[in-house]
Amino acid sequence: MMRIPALLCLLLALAGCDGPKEMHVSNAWVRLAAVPRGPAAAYFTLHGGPADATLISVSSDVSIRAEMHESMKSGSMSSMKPIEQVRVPAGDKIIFAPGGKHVMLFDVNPGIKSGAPVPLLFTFADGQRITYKATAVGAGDAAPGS
Ligand SMILES: [Cu+2]
Repeated sequence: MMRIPALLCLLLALAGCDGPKEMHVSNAWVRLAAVPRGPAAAYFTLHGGPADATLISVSSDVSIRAEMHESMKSGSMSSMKPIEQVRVPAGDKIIFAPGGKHVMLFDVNPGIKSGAPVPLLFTFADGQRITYKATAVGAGDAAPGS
């Protein structure tokens, strides 16, 4: 009779009912610059894990320098300012998207063309690191999922 609960647990685990998921990244893409040597911009969705976290940097080994930015509109003018860190509450979703938060990648390797993988490294205040491969999108190409 002891076997039935164990089997139930296994079935629940297989169905994905195994508690909070680890923090992870999805839908990452990089808009390549329209002009040579211009900056590229990285976009992605960051899914919070079982505990709150603080994102302190996103970088790529195909770019020399990377900065987190936030775009804002005042009237018809749009501007952006660097952001030092982003809170990722447990179980929450933080979206970096055109017109909002983004990561600016400076001096991207010119060999990176549309469709190429762009490795991103996400670093958190507690030392946690996540790596994720974004996909490069040409300057004139449609954004993924649009
Ligand atoms: Cu920017």
